[in-house]
Amino acid sequence: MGFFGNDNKGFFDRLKDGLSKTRKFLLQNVDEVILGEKKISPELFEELEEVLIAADVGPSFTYELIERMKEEVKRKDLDKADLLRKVLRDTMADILKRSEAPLLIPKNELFVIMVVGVNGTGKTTTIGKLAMRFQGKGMPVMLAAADTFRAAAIEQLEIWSKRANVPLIKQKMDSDPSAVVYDAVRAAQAGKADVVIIDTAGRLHTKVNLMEELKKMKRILARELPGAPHEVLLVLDATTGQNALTQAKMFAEEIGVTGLVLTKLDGTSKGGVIIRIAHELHLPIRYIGIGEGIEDLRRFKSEEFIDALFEQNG
Ligand SMILES: Nc1nc2c(ncn2[C@@H]2O[C@H](COP(=O)(O)OP(=O)(O)OP(=O)(O)O)[C@@H](O)[C@H]2O)c(=O)[nH]1
Ligand SMILES: [Mg+2]
Repeated sequence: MGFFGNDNKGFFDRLKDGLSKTRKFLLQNVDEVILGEKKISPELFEELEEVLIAADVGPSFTYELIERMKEEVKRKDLDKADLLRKVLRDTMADILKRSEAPLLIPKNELFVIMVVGVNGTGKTTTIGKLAMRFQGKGMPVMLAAADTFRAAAIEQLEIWSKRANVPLIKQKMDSDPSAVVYDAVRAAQAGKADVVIIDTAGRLHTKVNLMEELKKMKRILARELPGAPHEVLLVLDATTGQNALTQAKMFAEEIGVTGLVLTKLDGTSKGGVIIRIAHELHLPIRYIGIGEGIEDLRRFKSEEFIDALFEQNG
């Protein structure tokens, strides 16, 4: 498939591969608890609760999961512990379904996406992949280099804009990011694009500055285009586990977040954190990243995610 990379291996298989470490970490212990000639008992549920909490999915998700599993066991009058695997799978899928809400972009209207997150989580790469994707669907996209903290950040985004063949709004390094945002909105209003994706810095001299700067960008956007930004997309690196949760809470409180992207699920056993974050923050997971290739960023689909996790055929 040329530029779009080698698609011999479908996304589902790559997702399965990508989740292999998470699967091992999450399900191996679960299987130890439930498989074998065991009967379902309160003790068994206690053990299950312990291994789930240890697997990063978090106490509130675990609690809801266990309670619902108990109800299901009662309702169906189940007896053998190995039947719990299917109950676990279905209940997890059902809870995770709440976190599935694709980013819907209206046609022929300006739509501004501000991409935020701490340094190195994959913001710029995600923006590049989204630009390719939107461009491929015939949506007029523009990128805005509002990470002016490093010269390399602007260059990195420029490379993506060329690959995707979409316009880029930029200024010199160290210029005011809000000025870049202003320019981008003006250019879009002048008809240069319908979808504006804004890259922001993940690190400044201090964290306080970063939050203040992001707030200022949001204010400028809202002033220039009522309703903007339409999406504040927080990019989280799944390999950072519980830190990703802390970051999500901070960004949600400080600037408001409307959707999540979880990257690097391919390199971690901590993918369970995705479940915890979505459950505790009630935020939709828009996309997940399972590699560095363009085709490795996909819409989050709870059933697909759970099937890949449990190694069922999609
Ligand atoms: N394995 C893997 N690597 C990824 C994924 N997404 C991004 N990366 C890599 O993560 C690294 C950091 O990505 P960037 O896009 O530069 O991160 P950033 O958030 O823009 O970083 P700053 O601009 O420094 O704040 C790059 O090497 C990417 O190729 C993913 O889903 N899987
Ligand atoms: Mg970047």
